[in-house]
Amino acid sequence: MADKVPVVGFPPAQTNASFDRLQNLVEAFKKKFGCEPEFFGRAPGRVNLIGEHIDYCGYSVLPMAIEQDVVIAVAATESQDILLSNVKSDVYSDFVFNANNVDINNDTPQWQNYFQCGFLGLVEHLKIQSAARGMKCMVDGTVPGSSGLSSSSALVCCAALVTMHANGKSLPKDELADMCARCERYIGTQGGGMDQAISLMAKKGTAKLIEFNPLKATDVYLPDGISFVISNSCVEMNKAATSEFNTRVLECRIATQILAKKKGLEWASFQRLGEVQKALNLSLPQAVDLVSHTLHKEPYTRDEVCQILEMKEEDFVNKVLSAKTAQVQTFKLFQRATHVFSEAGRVLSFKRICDEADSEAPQKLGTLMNESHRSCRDMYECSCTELDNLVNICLEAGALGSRLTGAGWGGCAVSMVPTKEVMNFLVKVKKNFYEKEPSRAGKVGTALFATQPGSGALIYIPT
Ligand code: ADP
Ligand code: NG1
Ligand code: MG
Repeated sequence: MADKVPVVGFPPAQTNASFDRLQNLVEAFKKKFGCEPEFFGRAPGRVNLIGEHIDYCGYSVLPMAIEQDVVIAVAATESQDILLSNVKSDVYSDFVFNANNVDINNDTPQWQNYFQCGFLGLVEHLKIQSAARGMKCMVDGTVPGSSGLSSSSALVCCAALVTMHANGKSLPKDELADMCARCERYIGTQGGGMDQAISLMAKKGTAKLIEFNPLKATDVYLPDGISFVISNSCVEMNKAATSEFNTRVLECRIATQILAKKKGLEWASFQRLGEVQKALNLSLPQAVDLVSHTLHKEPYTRDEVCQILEMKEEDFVNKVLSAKTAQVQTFKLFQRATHVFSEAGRVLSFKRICDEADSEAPQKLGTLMNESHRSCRDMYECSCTELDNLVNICLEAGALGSRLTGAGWGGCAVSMVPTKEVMNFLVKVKKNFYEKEPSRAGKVGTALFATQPGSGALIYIPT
């Protein structure tokens, strides 16, 4: 069984900047609610080094936590009302809901709905909804929103964590992570479990190989002499408000079922590409090969999918499509499945290269990151012009590897840079990407930064 989420004294031993931030949060809490907070929850965002859009196909991924996080100051109450307020009150309005009446709007998701995902997931999991305590909560997040660094899961995990603590409960990190992965889907995205797992299970100083079913997080030590730099393309992409993310999940599921059927398996029970590979006992390169022999490159039409799966169009619309994917007419099954199997292989290679730690490791890791970006861009089509431009600028500025991170269609790139070159790299990217566009120039302070593997979620109690 995994460890429980640590409970540590407050104020934490941290830099002046983060101490000031927590003091500001306390002041905002006192001003809003007229009392002192009793405790704080903290959950970080993450950067995924490699393994994009494969967690929901059952494959391992390789993220690390970042310093940017969501912190929630809390006082528990005896009513069953949850009062939510946000330090950024100009963007995120106050909200109140009752523990027994949690209505999550997944058509046009609002910030409070992510908190409600974590709250509801936790009280349902522990079967305490009708007895759940009320809370006064002040939220402060520093993870840039809708940018692929997982601000959404930091908020969901932190909400689950404070709800757990306010109700006097304590769960192992892996159980909490599985639960948070399930309940974030209440927002309407059908994601995997990477973001919640790393937010809750991260350890300072190491990236993690995250495996699923069962959930497992293994330390991955990165080679000496390299650093990771995050750069935000400044294109926001809200996954729950758009259909792209769920369309990719759907394409992977249809590819799974067609591959399974063509290979004579009981196809209807197959949901993930990883299950087909396992059932056929194939290596990942063999799975890539299977795709190239079994699926065609032209997009599949609805008619063709229905014909292959011997399904009526009406059943396809009602049982396979969802509100967010109802409009999708064609499915790029060859491209999506090729990306997933090849990306799953790159994750394993990345881990192996880190473990072997020979002198060529940085170059080899850089090559894998570049291949990953090309596959995301060309096969999975989850990049965008600005992000491709940014990745190219990062490579020209001296990165050994650079790729989009997170769901994509905007958001951030992660670049691997020799540590001694980082300052030089930052100057070049600032000049060639941020200063080229007036709307970006003012954002460079928070959009471009070097990062290190950070620590995972915790609870602070004032001492
Ligand atoms: P990401 O890639 O950052 O996870 P998502 O589109 O999945 O992006 O989620 C972004 C949403 O999460 C925002 O639109 C907002 O509703 C919520 N969110 C993120 N950070 C905060 C915050 N500090 N306070 C309130 N809500 C937040
Ligand atoms: P972001 O970009 O943080 O919303 C999403 C999914 C992940 C994973 C990545 C792509 C959620 C909560 N997160 O991350 O599970 O699929 O995209 O690798 O659904
Ligand atoms: Mg998200």
